[in-house]
Amino acid sequence: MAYFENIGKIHYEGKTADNPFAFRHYNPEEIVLGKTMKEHLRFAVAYWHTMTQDGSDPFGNPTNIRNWWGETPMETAKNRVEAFFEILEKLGVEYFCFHDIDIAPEGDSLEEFFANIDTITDLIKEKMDQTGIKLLWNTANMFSNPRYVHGAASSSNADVFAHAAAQVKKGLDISKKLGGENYVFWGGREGYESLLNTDMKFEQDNIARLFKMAIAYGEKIGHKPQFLIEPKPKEPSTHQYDFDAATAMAFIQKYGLEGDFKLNLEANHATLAGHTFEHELNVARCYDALGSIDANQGDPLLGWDTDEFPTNVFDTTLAMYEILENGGIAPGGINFDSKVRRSSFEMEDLFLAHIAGMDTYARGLKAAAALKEDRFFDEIKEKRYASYQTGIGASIVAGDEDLESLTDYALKNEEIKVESNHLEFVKSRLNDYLF
Ligand code: XLS
Ligand code: NI
Ligand code: NI
Repeated sequence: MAYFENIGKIHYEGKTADNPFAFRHYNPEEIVLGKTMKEHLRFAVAYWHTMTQDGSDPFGNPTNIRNWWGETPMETAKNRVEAFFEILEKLGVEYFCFHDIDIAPEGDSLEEFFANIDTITDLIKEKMDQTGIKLLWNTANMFSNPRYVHGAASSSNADVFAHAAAQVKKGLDISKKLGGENYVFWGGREGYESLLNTDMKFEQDNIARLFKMAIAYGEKIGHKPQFLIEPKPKEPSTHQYDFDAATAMAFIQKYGLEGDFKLNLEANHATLAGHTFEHELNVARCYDALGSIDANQGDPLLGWDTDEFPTNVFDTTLAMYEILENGGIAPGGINFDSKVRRSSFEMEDLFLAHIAGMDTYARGLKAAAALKEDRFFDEIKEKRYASYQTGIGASIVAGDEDLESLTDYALKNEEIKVESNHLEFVKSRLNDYLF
């Protein structure tokens, strides 16, 4: 059965196409800088936003009526698998991501939950084998159920820690079963509300304990996905421990997790942290820890994680530039952690939204490739730091100077000439690459 009878395979039809169900910029086989666009972009669809999110918000009821809703939670879960793979195939997206509770109902016990997961992952595996579609990452939802009210690994209750550990074990088992390339930890409730009752160091030690157990279990079962921490500064916790890329890196280094962990960075989380997305990607690159990205965008006028589909070409260009500089994003990918607006409630909006996001990233890729080919940023930066190429600068970088020798130099150096950035000029020239 087809859930989207009126929608066929989405093809690239070029810039001037007015078929809304066509790509105008994403041309999967087109070569950009020696690789196909498909290889560069490694798009993934997120199960939660596409299959389970119903358009409800704190002020209103669901608006997304879906034809895969069944009589029982398990029937719905099975229908979702069918509908999901229909979407992936028609979009030509080769990867997907999910939380355990997105795919299977929790039931009345952990045992029932695990049995449901087994049944559904059998169906998913069948679909994967038929289509060649792959699992970019999965994760355990350790934040929705009321038991996680005080956190998961950071909970004050050890039974909750144990329950979280069981979910992570199952998550790794299904990652192995489905050949997951990465495994994500987003610490939804790993943070605190008030320091008045919180032992912050103990809670972070416990999070690291769970991560080390995950590494050890992966080794034991012979399945080592790239582990990823997804930083976010707040929401739902007031203070989340993985605030941003730099904070997550401090955690990774403090607990010696560098060999196994990288970062999954989300655009809207960057803006919530008061950073641009490219800042977060650049920080990760400084540590050789850019693992994967959650593509979306926030509304700068709203202070929460609105998870909109990315449509801002300026942002995707700078993000794709970081990814090109990183030598690509594999084994990570570009996961649309994005949801259709509450007012975009028709089934076909799921396609229109992904097409918009994919085209926006394709435009970003093409613009970033042109910037790279023209050595646009390289030239600006080479010029800006030129004083370190020769003379005293080269000698500082080589480690041949100290405070005394530099004082001698400064005393003799009467006139320092500092140059302008001409930043407005740079920004205006950058605009030439965008459209
Ligand atoms: C929530 C996060 C979440 C993670 C996966 O803000 O973005 O969706 O990506 O748990
Ligand atoms: Ni995310
Ligand atoms: Ni998010």
